[in-house]
Amino acid sequence: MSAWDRLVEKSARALAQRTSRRGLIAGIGRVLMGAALLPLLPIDRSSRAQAAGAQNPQECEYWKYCAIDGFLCSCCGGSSSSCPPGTQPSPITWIGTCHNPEDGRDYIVSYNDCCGKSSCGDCECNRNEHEKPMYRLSRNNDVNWCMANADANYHCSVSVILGVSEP
Ligand code: ABN
Repeated sequence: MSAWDRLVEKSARALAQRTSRRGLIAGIGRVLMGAALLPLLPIDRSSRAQAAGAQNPQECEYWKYCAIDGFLCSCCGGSSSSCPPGTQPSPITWIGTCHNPEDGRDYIVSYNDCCGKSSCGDCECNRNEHEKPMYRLSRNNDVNWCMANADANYHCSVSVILGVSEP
């Protein structure tokens, strides 16, 4: 028997003298019990839900909507950046800067109102990141930008990326 074997045998015997079989089974039971109870612990899923919303253009949490105030055209027959059929985009808009968590960059976003039909009424979204008071009109979102259109009826709002914001 090699010196290594003798050392291992001695350690194993010493360990066996110090511990009981019952103690070993109790220890294994404690580990298994802990593993079984782990899924019952409360988990904060709100950040994951929020992250999913940040990628869905029909959710107010969608990253491009950070400074929007209106009904989302993506819920009204259009898309996040195009007006629904039968409506016209407002030529004047308000501007925001939104952070895209996907690529970590900031984008300059134009929020155009879509005009020519009565209010869509679906997916109201009022987020006001970096919004400025009325004296900075182009940075304020609480304005009916359809006012310059032939038909000034407000229907919904789109968000169009104008460019990336360089640091
Ligand atoms: N720019 C969206 C909007 C339209 C009408 C009234 C308030 C805000």
